[in-house]
Amino acid sequence: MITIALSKGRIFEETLPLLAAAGIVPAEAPESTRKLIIGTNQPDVQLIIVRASDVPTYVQYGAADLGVAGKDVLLEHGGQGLYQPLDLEIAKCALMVATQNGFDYEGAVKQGARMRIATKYTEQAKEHFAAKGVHVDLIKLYGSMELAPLVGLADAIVDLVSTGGTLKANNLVAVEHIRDISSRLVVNQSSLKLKHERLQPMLDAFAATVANRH
Ligand code: PRT
Ligand code: MG
Repeated sequence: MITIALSKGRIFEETLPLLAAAGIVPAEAPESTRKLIIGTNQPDVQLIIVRASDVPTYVQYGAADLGVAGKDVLLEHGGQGLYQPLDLEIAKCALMVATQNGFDYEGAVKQGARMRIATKYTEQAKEHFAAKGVHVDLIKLYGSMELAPLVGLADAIVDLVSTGGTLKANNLVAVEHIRDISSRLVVNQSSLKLKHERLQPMLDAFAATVANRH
């Protein structure tokens, strides 16, 4: 059996064409079932539906052979025990620093003011500000980061931005680009050896599909 870990929503939707290229069609959509294990047209391939941030953990421990996870998630996780053979170039966005419109971020950086930064991405935020030599207090949040500057919890946030609509709707502006993000294929290291014959053609089909988009 080959088990593939995916999260609901954009990653599932954007992975569907890649699965199709490898001849894999899910029996159900995660949005229309409460099942967490979803069969496919291939009797030896199943999907498991997990939180986006849990995908690397399932693959690391071999509970899934493959998975799809955002680079943001992989950088927070650390990537231990995972091969990351392929950038799937899906679920694209950028990790940004954002503040309330009107907050003088550059001024605060220049003056060496100790800013409070709210984020779910504490590892990447820590690394970013350390590299700039800026001292910050990090406040760990699990969602709705955009709220933090509006209610005085933080001076700035580190969050993912795609259309910019969420920032705009909350009177926030992006003040610094940290990195572009896309989703990667992750593969359990021993699965790649033990199930090589079944896995390699799948990986090749995914790679060909990504290459064909260019
Ligand atoms: O939602 P949940 O807490 O279960 O987990 P999750 O948010 O990690 O999962 P999901 O499915 O929302 O995101 C999965 C992956 O998609 C992330 O790990 C990213 O790699 C990628 N991705 C791409 C995004 C976005 N675009 C994105 N826009 N993840 C989150 N967002 C959020 C962002 O955090 C912000 O709140 O959408 C909002 C901003 O969107 P715009 O379009 O208004 O700019
Ligand atoms: Mg989400």
